[in-house]
Amino acid sequence: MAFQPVKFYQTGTFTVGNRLLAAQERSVQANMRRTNSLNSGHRACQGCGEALGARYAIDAAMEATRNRLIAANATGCLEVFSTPYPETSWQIPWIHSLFGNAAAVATGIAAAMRVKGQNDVRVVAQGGDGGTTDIGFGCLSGMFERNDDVLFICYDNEAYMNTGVQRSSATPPAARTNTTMPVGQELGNRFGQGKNLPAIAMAHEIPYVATATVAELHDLEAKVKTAMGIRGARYIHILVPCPLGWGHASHDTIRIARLAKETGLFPVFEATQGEVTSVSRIRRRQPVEAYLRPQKRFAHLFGDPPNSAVIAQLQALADRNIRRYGLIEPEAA
Ligand SMILES: Cc1ncc(C[n+]2csc(CCOP(=O)(O)OP(=O)(O)O)c2C)c(N)n1
Ligand code: SF4
Repeated sequence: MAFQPVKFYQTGTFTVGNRLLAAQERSVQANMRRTNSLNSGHRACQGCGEALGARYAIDAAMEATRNRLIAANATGCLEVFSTPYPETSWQIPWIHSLFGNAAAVATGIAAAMRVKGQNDVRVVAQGGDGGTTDIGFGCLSGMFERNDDVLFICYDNEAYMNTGVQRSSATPPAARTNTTMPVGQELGNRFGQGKNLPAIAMAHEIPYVATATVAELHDLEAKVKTAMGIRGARYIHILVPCPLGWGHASHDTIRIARLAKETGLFPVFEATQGEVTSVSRIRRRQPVEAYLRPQKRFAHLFGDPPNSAVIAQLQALADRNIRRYGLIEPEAA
């Protein structure tokens, strides 16, 4: 079939990545010749944010490297739904690591490419929040500390989804998981727990750290492109709602991701050598309730009467992020 830059029925919609924009402003996803790195036929749930995030990120990395890319993948939903042996949806050189050592495997691949003189071949490691913030954390911190030439991407769905929704150190306070059930005085995951991996990555003063959500395609792609233009250790943390674990409608994945940003609960920013260099401002500020209510993992907060004290604690966390990262234009605050 002849190449069609714009299909008549696809013009002007967000889903095709703005094909009506000038060619250089269009998203990678708008290009019908994109790699489709994570191809159709995988077994992710309907509306899976992780599947979407991985396709966006790896297609952008493939374009940025002119298809000279190898990915190492920690065990987790992304690996399990994409690669039930002997099948795979990956259209790129891809290696499965253990649950905890994707960063170390990627470091080894980068070293091998250097020894072979193939410096144009770039390496991405990727995994869920469990494989990043918990069991994979030691390998990842070592990768940061040595400034290995790897981009690590965390697809954060805020729990261990692959094994049935257990708490991770990225699970937010008050969320219900199968290991943080609301029972009596216990209202889901505790406050004061958890790890802020983007901040920890920044503390290593690596060349590039960024956060993104699947709701902002252009922003996500731009950050991957920036990361691939830099040598050394880089980290991108992408919020990827999970309809199964979070208990929201599968068609709401993008809306929920956008609300995470618009409430301030998930700050979207970039940092270089430990300093924040840009933030995505909140466009239409929303109360945290707008984000929490559509998710069954927070349903216990909205009984009769609702648990206003816990909702206020969560609002305080969002407000702190807004202050800390300057997420609202000063005149609009
Ligand atoms: C050493 C080890 N312990 C436990 C497991 C079982 N396991 C596989 S994936 C997984 C959870 C993955 O969670 P996460 O990294 O958050 O990714 P998600 O599935 O949520 O995308 C666990 C516990 C394992 N594969 N290896
Ligand atoms: S459980 Fe969640 S992360 Fe895993 S495939 Fe389903 S929607 Fe995606």
